[in-house]
Amino acid sequence: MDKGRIIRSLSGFYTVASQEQTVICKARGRFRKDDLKPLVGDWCQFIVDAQGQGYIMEIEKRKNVLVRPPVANIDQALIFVSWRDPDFSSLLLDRFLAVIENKGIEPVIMVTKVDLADDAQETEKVLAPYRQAGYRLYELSSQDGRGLADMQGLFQDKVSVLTGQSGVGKSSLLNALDSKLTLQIGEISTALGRGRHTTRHVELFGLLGGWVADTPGFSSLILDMSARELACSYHDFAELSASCKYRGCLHQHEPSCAIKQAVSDGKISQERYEHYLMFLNEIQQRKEKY
Ligand SMILES: Nc1nc2c(ncn2[C@@H]2O[C@H](COP(=O)(O)OP(=O)(O)OP(=O)(O)O)[C@@H](O)[C@H]2O)c(=O)[nH]1
Ligand SMILES: [Mg+2]
Ligand SMILES: [Zn+2]
Repeated sequence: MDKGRIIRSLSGFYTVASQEQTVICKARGRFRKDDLKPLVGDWCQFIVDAQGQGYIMEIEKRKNVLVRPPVANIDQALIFVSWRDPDFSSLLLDRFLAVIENKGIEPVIMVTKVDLADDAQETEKVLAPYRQAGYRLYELSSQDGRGLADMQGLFQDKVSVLTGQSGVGKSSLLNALDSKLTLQIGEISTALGRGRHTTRHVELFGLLGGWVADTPGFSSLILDMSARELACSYHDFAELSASCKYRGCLHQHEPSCAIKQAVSDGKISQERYEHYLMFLNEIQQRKEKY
């Protein structure tokens, strides 16, 4: 028995990578009775017969699962937002953060095209609230190479899913990080080189010692969560909400709210809080409709 990670799934065949080998496997184990289908990203136990055919015997418990793209055990979601072209939008970034943190996946903020900023102060002022909130954040440029050296440890031993609008420079950055990659640049939404209509299929490719899903995730930014879940999705809000007077506080009209206090103390940015209220409103409106 060997332990490995499923990195590719195609018509009932799974490519499993272990420390020593990469083997194409069929599914055979007990898990099939439980209607459990192996997913890309799964850790599994497998055997290889004398003919070199591999068999997945067991699937280890998943820490999380994403439906689109279908990937298990995601360690981090890299949110790509460009500084210009398209312009940086904190509203869009805050929405990404709510959706991703609600799924229990750790976000990493990748601010691309910082070469298009007038100076460092321009970006610093806008990005400070995110650093203050404790997010990992990188300022990057595939044009002049800024920030690329900081990427060395980022992917190591992790499964990463990328997300971000079309044109923000995802493919450009990956190409700049690994000269072996030749992803198409400047083409409309070919998911890292593959057409839109063959989604459902996903593969992990190796990058700087880790694995990256070849299909962007979180393309739908619908706030598919309850008001309560939104109130706890941002990790900094979740931590502080223990100090709100009311259990289940939505940080809206409730008195003695630790989040509102933090906003007036300047510990949470006013803008971030306003975006939160907009999202909350959106969820509450939607609920009334049904
Ligand atoms: N100035 C500047 N332009 C960049 C940078 N990175 C990418 N671009 C340009 O931005 C455009 C889009 O880049 P892509 O890498 O194709 O963007 P993408 O996020 O992969 O887009 P999709 O595949 O459509 O999702 C191209 O014209 C790039 O040349 C950068 O760091 N600085
Ligand atoms: Mg691309
Ligand atoms: Zn509160």
